[in-house]
Amino acid sequence: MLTIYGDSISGNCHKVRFVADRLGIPYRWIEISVLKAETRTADFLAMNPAGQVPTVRLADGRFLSQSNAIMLHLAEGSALVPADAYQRALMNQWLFWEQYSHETVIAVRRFHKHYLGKSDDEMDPALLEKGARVLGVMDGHLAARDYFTGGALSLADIALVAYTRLAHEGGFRLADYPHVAAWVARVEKYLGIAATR
Ligand SMILES: N[C@@H](CCC(=O)N[C@@H](CS)C(=O)NCC(=O)O)C(=O)O
Repeated sequence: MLTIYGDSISGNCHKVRFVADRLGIPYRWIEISVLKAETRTADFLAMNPAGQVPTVRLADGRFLSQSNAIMLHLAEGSALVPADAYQRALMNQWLFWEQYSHETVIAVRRFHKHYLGKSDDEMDPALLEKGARVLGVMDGHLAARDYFTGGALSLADIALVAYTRLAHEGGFRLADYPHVAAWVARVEKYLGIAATR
């Protein structure tokens, strides 16, 4: 059986759980606390030398990390990955964008504000501005479509919804991005997960 080493507060870890739940893949969840530095123990580093969750142990004992790589592996051949090569490439385009431009802003500000308790003055002021730009890009894209690629829910939606749905914890107002807010509600309903706002 699949084992997911994850922290319940981490959107990157939520992604893996959302995909496994959606596809009916059975798994065991082992809670690893980032705040308690449980990603830095010798046992954990032996599984993932980068010291990050999510990390999974596949049924055959092999390990895999990086949330989007794990999702791609679990969802291979499923309806969450477009069959059309161009639509699949577009999905990957959003997955890379999520890791480079979205997660590094939306998730980082949430962690600093909500979990480290930093005041606005103690955080990089550029994060708010960059977050507004990121949410604006998403809002513009979603103005004309229900899902990010291919006319159906894909891994791009799951990757992007993980931290977008928690963006208010980082001080972002989703109400300012109505197409994003409607899409979050749509994806949460599709995934059968409770709204957090
Ligand atoms: N790009 C990685 C990011 C993983 C990541 O940053 N994980 C955080 C929790 S969300 C973590 O384990 N932090 C502990 C650390 O880096 O020491 C992914 O998508 O899986």
